[in-house]
Amino acid sequence: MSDLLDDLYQAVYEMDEDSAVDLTNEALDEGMDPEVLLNDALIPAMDEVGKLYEDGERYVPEMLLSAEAMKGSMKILRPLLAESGVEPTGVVVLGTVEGDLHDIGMNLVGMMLEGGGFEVINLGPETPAEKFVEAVKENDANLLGMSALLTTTMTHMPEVIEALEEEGVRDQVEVAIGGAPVSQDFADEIGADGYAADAASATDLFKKFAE
Ligand code: B1M
Repeated sequence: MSDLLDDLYQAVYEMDEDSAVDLTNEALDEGMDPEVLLNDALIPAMDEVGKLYEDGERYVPEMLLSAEAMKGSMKILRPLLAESGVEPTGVVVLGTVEGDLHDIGMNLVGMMLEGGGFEVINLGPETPAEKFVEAVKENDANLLGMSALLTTTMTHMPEVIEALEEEGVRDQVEVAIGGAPVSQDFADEIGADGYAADAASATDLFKKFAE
């Protein structure tokens, strides 16, 4: 790992948002690829933080500070990852389901989708089923992406699909799900149209849907 990548990893790991922001700017000034910063520093650092939490070596406030550091860096990367210059290939309503605060992965999916030429309506974390439906109707969306990071909140995903059915807009949208606890099997079980393991495959999946 280059020194800058290593330092950026450490900044997220050490919960230091100011350094994460400075190092991101420095790495970009040196011509480093935004995707490399994401995949080789930010994501591995958050993964490590998750492991420490799991082992009882870090607590929620510390996890949150690392997340803030990662978000500070992502704010700078966002326009670069979203640069595409092509006409929107589809309108995606995106959000993390009710009761779930985790929005880093979902935002990343949103950025990559924007980079892939989609218009993204990002509803943020803790989005109840009716908000998803409302946004689909208001924006005449043809795609919907849901994220859940908790085994206790993935259960809200089928509620969104039911609400789309009840409001008569299920046929209008292809629905994809993602997030660590969900899988293709779960997608099949709840009647979603697809599952994506990461932001890059989410973009590929939505492109396939939009064809
Ligand atoms: Co939370 N948390 N957390 N947390 N947190 C996890 C998820 C956990 C696995 C940690 C652990 O135990 N190892 C665990 C869940 C256990 C489980 O249910 N199986 C957990 C827990 C338990 C909790 C709390 C309950 C802790 C507590 O309060 N006791 C609590 C719940 C709060 C709530 O939501 N109601 C909680 C809180 C938090 C913070 C607020 C402190 C913070 C979130 C800050 C934020 O997002 N704004 C946080 C964090 C940071 C994490 C970890 C460390 C990192 C998550 C992350 O951002 N990863 C996480 C452990 C881990 O994952 N290693 C953990 C980086 C991100 C890029 O990856 O989100 O997986 P990810 O997204 C990927 C893919 O999953 C996929 O693409 C993304 C990019 O490649 N993807 C999609 C995601 N969404 C998609 C949607 C798609 C397609 C693909 O649509 C089509």
